[in-house]
Amino acid sequence: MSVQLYYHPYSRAAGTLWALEEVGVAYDLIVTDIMNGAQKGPDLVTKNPMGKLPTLVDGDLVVSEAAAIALYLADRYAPGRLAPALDDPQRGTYLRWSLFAPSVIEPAVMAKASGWEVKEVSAGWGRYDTMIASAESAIAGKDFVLGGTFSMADVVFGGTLRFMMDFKQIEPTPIFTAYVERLNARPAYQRADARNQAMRKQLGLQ
Ligand SMILES: N[C@@H](CCC(=O)N[C@@H](CS)C(=O)NCC(=O)O)C(=O)O
Repeated sequence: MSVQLYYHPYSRAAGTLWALEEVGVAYDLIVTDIMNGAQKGPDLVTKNPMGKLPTLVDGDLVVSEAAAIALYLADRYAPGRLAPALDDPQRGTYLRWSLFAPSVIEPAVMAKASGWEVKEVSAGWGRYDTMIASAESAIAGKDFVLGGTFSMADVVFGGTLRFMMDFKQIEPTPIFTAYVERLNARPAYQRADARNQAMRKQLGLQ
């Protein structure tokens, strides 16, 4: 039985498509019209009470949260290839930057865009400029988060940077730009991008 992804091409689920293409597992998309509130209908809300995309169903298992879904897929379907083994010290770096994306990059960008006044010492995302410098340090002088080896951490961390740059929420520094270009060259990314674009056309969104 294939994995099912509650999906819309203008949502974080578009990035989950890249994760699915990288692992190479069979999947079906359940197109969910977030522009008309379909994500709050009973079908999805019984699985994910947040009523949000992406939500992945794998047999009896439900996984939500884009980063968790990508890390799950790598552990379950591509261990040792896209996820370092549990006893590999590189796993620390892998988890560090995978979690940095939703817990530091996303809220720091949102705080800046919304003008939130928060105490740097209490806010887990610190300051925007510290976040940018830290994110650059993760990939400076390297091809990927783990050095020369691509991993699911790049889908999560790099996918977040790409999204933020596309929406002009993060400045495209030379380090970020070169990194995202490397990621965009991956055949799995290109397959996912083509499918996302085809879905946008099919849904009359482009
Ligand atoms: N924390 C979630 C955020 C998911 C999220 O906010 N998804 C948006 C689309 S990108 C959504 O479903 N919005 C519709 C809604 O909230 O009703 C994750 O990282 O996956």
